Amino acid sequence: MRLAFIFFLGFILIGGLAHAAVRGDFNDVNGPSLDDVAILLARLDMGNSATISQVQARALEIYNSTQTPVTRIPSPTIDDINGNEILDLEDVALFLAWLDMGPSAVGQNIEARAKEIYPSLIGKFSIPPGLEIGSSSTTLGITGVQPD
Ligand SMILES: [Ca+2]
Ligand SMILES: [Ca+2]
Repeated sequence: MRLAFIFFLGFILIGGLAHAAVRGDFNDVNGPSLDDVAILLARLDMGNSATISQVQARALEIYNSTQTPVTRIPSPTIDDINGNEILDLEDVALFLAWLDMGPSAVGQNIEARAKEIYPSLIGKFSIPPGLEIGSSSTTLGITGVQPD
């Protein structure tokens, strides 16, 4: 019985670790995807004080295939992609470019694609979506050099 309890506890802990929150994933489904871009756009459209249900409803209007529920609202301190600590259309363009080019693409190629999507882009691809929140690798710069 005690062994079963320890096994159960271990299962819960490992399950929790395997299910860490991810940058750019706002519905906890399939990692960062077009659903999450729609949720980010909804958040930008609804403003800082929007509730999860308001963001969810707007995301469905933007992209009616968005898988809900929204589990967290995009945050400039967590989900910023160009490193300017605000969320705006530059982050949307970089997010779309990252999805289009694939996670292994280099930052310069992602920026070039983002400029095709949004010619006003001036920001750099700085912190990719898809990293676990709280991971030390979230400080990776565009060159891949990790600051001290
Ligand atoms: Ca997602
Ligand atoms: Ca930004």
